Amino acid sequence: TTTPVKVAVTGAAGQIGYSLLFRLAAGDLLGPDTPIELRLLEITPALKALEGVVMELDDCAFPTLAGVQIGDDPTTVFDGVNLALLVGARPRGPGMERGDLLEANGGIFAPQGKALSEVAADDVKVVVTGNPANTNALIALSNAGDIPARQFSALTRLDHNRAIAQLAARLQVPVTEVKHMTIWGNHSATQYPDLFHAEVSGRNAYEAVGDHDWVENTFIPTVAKRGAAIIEARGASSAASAASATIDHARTWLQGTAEGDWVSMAVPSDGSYGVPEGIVSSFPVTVTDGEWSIVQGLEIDDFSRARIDASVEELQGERDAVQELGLL
Ligand code: NAX
Repeated sequence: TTTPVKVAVTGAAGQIGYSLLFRLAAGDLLGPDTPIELRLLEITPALKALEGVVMELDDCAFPTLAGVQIGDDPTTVFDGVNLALLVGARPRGPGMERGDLLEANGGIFAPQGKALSEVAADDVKVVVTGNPANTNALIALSNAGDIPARQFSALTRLDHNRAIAQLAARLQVPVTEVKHMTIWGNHSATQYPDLFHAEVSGRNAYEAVGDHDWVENTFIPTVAKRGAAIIEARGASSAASAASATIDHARTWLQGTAEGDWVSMAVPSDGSYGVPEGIVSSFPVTVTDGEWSIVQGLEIDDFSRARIDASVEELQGERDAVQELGLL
């Protein structure tokens, strides 16, 4: 028998959790032959709702679900985990300034980073979905003692998938024809979805579109503001798609990128493409043997440069704010 992989999910009683847990338990991350043990973290008032979700997980009788533990103490829930999906975060409430939001999330991600360093498996991989995702990942890794920074990343795969879907729809091709998509920068409205390096059926995507106005004034804002459009239509923020992207991100990190393709992941910058160290920014990455590397050598023209710089500047502003709050 295979030892179960221990996967922690925070914010497990939330909207994304309600989709994510069932996909994980069904084997969508690890496949049909690897049992999974779920470790679910919530705040105390949400534990009762989480018990209800666990009742539903039981009722699915998933063959790959080896066990479920729930709790409100990260040092208990994260014990021995191989993968931590940090979804739970503090949303911006009415009248909350950006500084208040960053501070509230620092109160979540600093102790979670510390708890992971104390009790998680040495090779734990940490994925931050909860917003502001890039900076929450920076806070977690800065408080995670001896866990190497490269074991932390933040989710821009939903933006990546949205960009693939928009491009495929425009060119009326299946999404599987799109390769080398890249989201640069922050998971926010400043993110830069890049068509200059993307390919459609082996052809440069920007050239295949052949319409700069569409790229600049339709494609980029549609991808960047898709979250708001979902809220407007659905009356709630993206949940199933965010869960699906979280699984895509983790699966790629564990199992590697497809031959001849790359994905977007927000990772601690090593200075590549002039993105300064000390922030978590989205790049094109390949993954081999569980280790990501930033794709090197892409040519960045002035149009792309300006957009990458703007998003990176926003990330540096977030970094400065959390540094002033003593969270790093
Ligand atoms: P919900 O508000 O439905 O659920 C969040 C859950 O987190 C709640 O149940 C809450 O009790 C829990 N929580 C709060 N503090 C916690 C703590 N300290 N420990 C454990 N659990 C805690 O939000 P949901 O729609 O599930 O979204 C979760 C997060 O994902 C939000 O921050 C959201 O902004 C972010 N998103 C990120 C996306 C991305 O692409 N990176 C896209 C989707 C989503 O907007």
